Amino acid sequence: MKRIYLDNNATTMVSPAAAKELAKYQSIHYGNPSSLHSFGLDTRPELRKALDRIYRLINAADEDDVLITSGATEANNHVIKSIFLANQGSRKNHYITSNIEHPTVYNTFQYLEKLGAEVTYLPCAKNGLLYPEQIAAALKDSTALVSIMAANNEIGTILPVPEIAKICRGRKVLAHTDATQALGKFPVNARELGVDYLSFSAHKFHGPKGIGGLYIRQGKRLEPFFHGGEQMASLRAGTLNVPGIIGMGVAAAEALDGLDYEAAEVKRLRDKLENFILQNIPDTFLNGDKQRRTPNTLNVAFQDCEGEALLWDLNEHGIAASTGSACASEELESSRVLRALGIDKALSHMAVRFSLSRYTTEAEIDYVISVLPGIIKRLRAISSGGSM
Ligand code: 7TS
Repeated sequence: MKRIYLDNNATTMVSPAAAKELAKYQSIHYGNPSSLHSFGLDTRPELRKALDRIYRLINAADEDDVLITSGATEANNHVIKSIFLANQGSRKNHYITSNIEHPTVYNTFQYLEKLGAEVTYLPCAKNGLLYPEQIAAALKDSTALVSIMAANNEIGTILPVPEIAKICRGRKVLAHTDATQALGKFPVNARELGVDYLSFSAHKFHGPKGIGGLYIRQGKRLEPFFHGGEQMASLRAGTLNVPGIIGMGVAAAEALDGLDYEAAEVKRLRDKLENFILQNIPDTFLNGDKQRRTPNTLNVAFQDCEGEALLWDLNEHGIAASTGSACASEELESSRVLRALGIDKALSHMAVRFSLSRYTTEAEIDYVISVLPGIIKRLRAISSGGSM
C-alpha cells in the first residue's frame, strides 16, 4: 500500500541532500571540532558554512548570535528560564504569553508560576489570532518577557509578531517568538520581526531531529543553561552535534530556496484538499484563520466523527494525519489549543490536522479526496448507531 504523509507539522522527511551530508559527518568526518588535529579541524569550514546558511534563513545580522540547541524545546526552555533566573530578586517577575502556545512554552510558564512568577496567558480569538493591543494592555512595569509564537502548530494561524515586538521595544520589554512552525513555510526575517529571541527546530523544515537553535539579537546575550566546556562561546557546553548542524545547514538553504514553492504550490494543494472537504463533506468546520495561516496546514473538524477514529481509518488507507499535536496525542484529552479558542469540547474531539510539505504530490491529495468521503460516511453511520 502506498503511504501518504500529511503530518509535516509533527516532523518532516529529512531531505536527500541533508541526509547525505548527515551520513558523511557521522562516519567519515567524525572529528570533534574542538580537537586540534586534522579530524577535528576538517569539520570547521562546513560548520561555518552551515551556520551562515542558518543566519541567512532567518536573516540574522553578523553581530547577532545563533545558539545551536537540541531543538525548539531546549531553545524555548533556555530563553524563558534564563530570563527568569536572571531576574531573581528584582521586581521584573511578570511574563506575557498566549493561551495557544506549544507546551514547550506553555508548560514552562506553568512551571515558573510554581516558582513564583506572575504569568498572563492572553486569550486568542476563535480564529487563533491575538491583537497587539492585548499586549499593550497587559504590559506592566514588572514585565520581563513577552513570548508569542510566530505560527501555531495545530491550526497554522500566523500571529502578529512584528507589531507585538514593536510594542515591547517601546516599553523596553524583551520579546521572544517560537518560530518553529514558521521557518520554511513563510519568510522569517528576525531583524524585521524585531524580536530579541527566536526559537526553531530543524526537523520541521526537512532537517534532522534533535537539532535547532535560538536566535539572540545583538546585545541580548543570555546566561548559559548548560555549564561545562567552552563550546558555543560558553553559552552552551557540550560537544557540538556536527552532523546535525551540517544537516540543518543544508535544510536551511533548501528551505530558503523553497519559500516561493511553499507559498504557491504547497498552498494550492492544501487549498484543493480544504475546498473539497468544506464543499463536499457536509458539517465540516475549518479551525484557525482562513487567510493568516501557514500555507501547508489544514485543521478541520468533522461533525459526528471522532478524530482518533478517523486517524485510524486514514492510517488503514495509508494516510498519516494527526489530531492536534503529536506531543499531546497520547492523552485522550481533546486539544488544549482548540478548547482555548472556545471551540466546543465535543467538536474539538472531531478535529484532524493535515499538514503538507514540498514533497506532497497532487496524486496524493487526489487519493485522499477519493477515499475521505467514504471514510467519514462510515464513521458517522457508526457514531449515529446506524448500519453501514
Ligand atoms: N514549538 C512548536 C511551535 C512546535 O510545533 C514544536 C513541535 C516544538 C516547539 C517542539 O519542537 P522540538 O523539535 O523541540 O520537539 N510540535 C509538534 C507538533 O505540532 N506535533 O508534534 C510535534
